Amino acid sequence: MKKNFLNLGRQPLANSFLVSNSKKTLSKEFFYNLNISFDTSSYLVSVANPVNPKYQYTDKYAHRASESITMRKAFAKIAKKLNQKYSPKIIMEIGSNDGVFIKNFKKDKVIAIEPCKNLADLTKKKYKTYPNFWNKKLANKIFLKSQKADIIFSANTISHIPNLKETFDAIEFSLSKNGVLVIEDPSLYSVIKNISYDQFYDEHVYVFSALSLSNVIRSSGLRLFDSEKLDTHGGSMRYYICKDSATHKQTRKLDIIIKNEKKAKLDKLSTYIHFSKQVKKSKDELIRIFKKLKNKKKTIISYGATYKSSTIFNYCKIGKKLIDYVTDTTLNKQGKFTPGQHISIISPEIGMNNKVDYAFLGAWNFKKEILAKEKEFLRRGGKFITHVPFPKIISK
Ligand code: DWN
Repeated sequence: MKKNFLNLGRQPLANSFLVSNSKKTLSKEFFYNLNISFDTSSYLVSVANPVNPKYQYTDKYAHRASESITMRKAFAKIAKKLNQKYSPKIIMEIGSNDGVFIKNFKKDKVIAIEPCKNLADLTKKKYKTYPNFWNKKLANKIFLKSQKADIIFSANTISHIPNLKETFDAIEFSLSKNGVLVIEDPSLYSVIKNISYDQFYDEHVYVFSALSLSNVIRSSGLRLFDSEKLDTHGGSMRYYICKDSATHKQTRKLDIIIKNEKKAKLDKLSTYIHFSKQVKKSKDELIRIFKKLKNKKKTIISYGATYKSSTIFNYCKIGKKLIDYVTDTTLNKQGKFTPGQHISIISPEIGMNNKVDYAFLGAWNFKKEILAKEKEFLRRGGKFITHVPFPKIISK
């Protein structure tokens, strides 16, 4: 049974960066109510009422996975590992974004699936790219008559697809006999531990645990056999999944992860009710910090126009009165306005100037990379604000 445990209020689509803040544009902005629920049978944590993907993954999709050195390196590393471990003949990626993962493979081995046309256009010249949503129809079109995939890789995508049953059925059909599905998604364990409630937004329909994922894949004839903790995106998990009949043995690492999830009570509703109280406290404290600094006439900006920060700004009602502007390296976000709160987005070259006193870490998941890049800002007395694991100011 599904039980709602967290109400993050009226939210815009996290990808809806606005081209103008004119009355006409703002009047067309779409909002929905973001409730998060826990399924007491499958232990699945999900957005209670998911938005239709065709409004989310359009030809105006803003996020470019290649924007951070951290992610470029992480994808190169996993590509090398998969090549060495499995020597795949065919690799398919579901949600290939700007090609940051597939570019590590020879082009004749790769099949890319990317429903956002503007992103699919970036890879289609070099790699076989399908500008479609992943579903049974597409799986049939690709694999009915041709060699099945030895590796299906999908980072930060499966958690975005509402229909998990069809998704996993189509994957089961597309995998070779001993093929492996490798998925990476934000870790529920980390979200609960870090009170990183900003991992919840329209696109993150699910935040998985190993416990819930093993439950949902079962009816598609799949099983989880290995898992790894990752530092990426503020705490993610990599899951290794195969057909029921495959020869891969369940690892000790996975046993320990499942044991720890049970210890953290990720299978109990009470955990999520407690979490929702911590979220409320985190919100109150973050607003208090912003207001205190603003009363002292400090210049506060936000660093990274992340989808995650859309949840924070709209849930906490942190808008233009508290934040002067947002900086982001992504060219197609610059010159636009943040969803819901309509704060302007500019380049860090212009935005990270001497007048800035405080920068909120919208991209807190890249804290290490950002702090290393912004040594000069810190040296001259600039400070960062973060809400993870609890709102605080970082001065070095
Ligand atoms: O799942 C998703 C994740 C992986 O990416 C999506 N649904 C959408 C997107 O979410 P996000 O915006 O929360 O992801 P990131 O990767 O945390 O976004 C970082 C943003 O910060 C990018 O727009 C790039 C920007 N950035 C920056 O301006 N300066 C990043 C770094 C490291 C920097 O130094």
